Amino acid sequence: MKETAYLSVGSNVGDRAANLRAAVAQLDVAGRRLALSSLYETQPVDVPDQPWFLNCVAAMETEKTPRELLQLALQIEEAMGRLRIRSKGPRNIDIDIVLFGDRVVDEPGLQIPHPAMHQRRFVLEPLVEIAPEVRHPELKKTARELLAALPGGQTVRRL
Ligand code: PH2
Ligand code: MG
Ligand code: MG
Repeated sequence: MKETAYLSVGSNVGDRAANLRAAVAQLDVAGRRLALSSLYETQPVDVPDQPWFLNCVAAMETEKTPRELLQLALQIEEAMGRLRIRSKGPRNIDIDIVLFGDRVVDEPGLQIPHPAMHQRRFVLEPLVEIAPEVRHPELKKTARELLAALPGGQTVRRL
């Protein structure tokens, strides 16, 4: 069955834009790319003392299962020499599944929707750019509504 998955891609080490482009290109193995947001320069959240990120969101139509898509994301990270100094710290590439149709998955290593997506401006701004009406299956709110409900304090600049 074809479903639409939204993936958040981020980088704050090395040539950030080139890293995002390389990851997005490799994600095309998953199926048809329906949309790709602009790149955004984003203030780091959770671990603030690290370089600013570039982030974007891609929409992929895929026949893969969520688990298979996760495997692909991890494989791409691996192939790009996934470099992680510490948890939520600097990394050359990070690919997270944020939404997968209206599925809710809660398994070891795989939670969909991404448990923090609704709190993260660096996910919601690019998501709203490409899919303002996509709905969070648990919170029952659209991406646009989630973004509007965010408190200030996370700077995000569209490039
Ligand atoms: N990823 C994190 C932690 N903090 N901050 C921004 N701005 N962008 C990210 O992609 C990001 C983050 C953990 O994956
Ligand atoms: Mg992440
Ligand atoms: Mg990740």
